[in-house]
Amino acid sequence: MQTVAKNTILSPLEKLKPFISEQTILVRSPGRINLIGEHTDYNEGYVLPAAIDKAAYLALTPRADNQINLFSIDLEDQYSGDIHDFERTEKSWPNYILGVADQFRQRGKLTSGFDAALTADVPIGAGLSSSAAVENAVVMALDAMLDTGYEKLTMVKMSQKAEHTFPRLMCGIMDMFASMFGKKNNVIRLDCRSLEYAYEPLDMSDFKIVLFDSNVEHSLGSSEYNVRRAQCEEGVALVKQYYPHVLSLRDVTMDMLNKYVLPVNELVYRRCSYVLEENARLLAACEYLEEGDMQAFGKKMYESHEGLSKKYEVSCKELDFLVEQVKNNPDVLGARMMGGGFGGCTINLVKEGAVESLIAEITKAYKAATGLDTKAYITKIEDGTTIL
Ligand code: GAF
Repeated sequence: MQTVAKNTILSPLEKLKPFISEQTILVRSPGRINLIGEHTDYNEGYVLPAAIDKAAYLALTPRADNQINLFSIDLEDQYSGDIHDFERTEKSWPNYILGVADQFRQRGKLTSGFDAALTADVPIGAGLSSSAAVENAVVMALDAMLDTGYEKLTMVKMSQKAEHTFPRLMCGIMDMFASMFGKKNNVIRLDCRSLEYAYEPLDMSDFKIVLFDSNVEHSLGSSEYNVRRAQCEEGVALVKQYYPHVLSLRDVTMDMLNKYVLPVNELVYRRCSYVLEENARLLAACEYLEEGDMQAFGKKMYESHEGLSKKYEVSCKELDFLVEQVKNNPDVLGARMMGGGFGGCTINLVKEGAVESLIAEITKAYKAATGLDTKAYITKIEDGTTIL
């Protein structure tokens, strides 16, 4: 494996330089934020994400033989296999690349090997979807290398399937969609049932999006994620006995939950009612966004956090602390945990001019309360996955 001198701060593209030749396909694929609409995607609800200025970068070079060589520059690790018999690995990181390669293999398109070097400035495990960023980088690079000409939406679905089969997180479609379809200075209002979407320009002249990284990643994250998904499906099954047309929580009303789920399973009821409320919150928040009422929008974010913490129970004490700290601060319009939960970042809408002092204040308070360092990211909204 080629190495890069230690202790030098290099940009992602500088890090990739030793792996680039004339045939190399270079891809930038961003992480994502989500303003509101959490754990709604796999329930065929709505989400409001955007691609960000932190990304995964992949240099993929075709080979004449059937060999696959993967290099993680950041982890200083490598993997080698053959296109015909590679499998899911015990090690985590190669799965995000191999899972996507497997999607091409299943379609009979993986006809030759490749070398792929990966680096990222999107932090891993911070809830910014570094995994979808990597998967989209790979799907776009392999699509170019194998000349498959897949539509962006097909590639998004391949990335999602890859995540289900190799890393084995039964994720929804939001992360891959946002990373692929991102548009500079716009959020994406996505209907996860029809997959219809609209770009909403986000005027950030009066506020900034600040992420506070809790710096924790509780290990139950992915197992509990799959449990939440199963609980939602259980709620749907209970209602379906009486309403056969019901396919997902999208078709379920609060009335149905009260009648057919609450008497049978109170926990499942709580999970499902959170999802229905979160969808309603998102729709209301989108109206506020169109009216430019970011104060009202921010209130919905706080309500979303409350639901995620108390009803859906995917927050943790560190995330609750970060939200609680800003809740009564007039310079913070709204805040909530973001992504799957059990760690990662909170997302905050902070008035322009108050950003620096807020970061200083939260950094100090978080350290005093938890003994941990928080990292703050002032985030910009950027374009989605692109070949450079
Ligand atoms: C993770 C998943 F990957 C998404 O699909 C989504 O469900 C999110 O958690 C919660 O909204 O990021």
